[in-house]
Amino acid sequence: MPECIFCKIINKEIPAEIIYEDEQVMAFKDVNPVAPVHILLIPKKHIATLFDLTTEDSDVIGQLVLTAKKLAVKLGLEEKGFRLVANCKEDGGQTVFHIHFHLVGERFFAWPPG
Ligand code: DGP
Repeated sequence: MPECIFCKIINKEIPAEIIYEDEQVMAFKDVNPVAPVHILLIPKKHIATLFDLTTEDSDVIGQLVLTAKKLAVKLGLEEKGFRLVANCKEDGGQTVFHIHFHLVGERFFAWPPG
């Protein structure tokens, strides 16, 4: 998807502060952080929304969640925890249509959201 901003980050066409990368997934700092730790985890395969997932994607989704856990441990979030969020379409607040998890931490997040 050449017009997708996250595909451009994957292809190194635009810069990002990359925290982790392997064959299937990439993690980089959010350009507009809402917490001291705010990392986006994305699959390298372009998938627009959670509705576009198929059973073929179960491995990469597992890798994204496991990578989030590993990064949270590495960043020292084990004691106080963190939040892992995936926004989906308009009501979910999705603005970039390449699925991603937000890993946010080092501050308290209330529940439910306002
Ligand atoms: P969402 O609203 O859930 O679709 O989140 C999209 C996030 O992506 C938002 O927090 C800002 C971030 N973002 C958008 N464009 C860029 C970019 O070019 N670079 C980086 N690092 N983050 C971006």
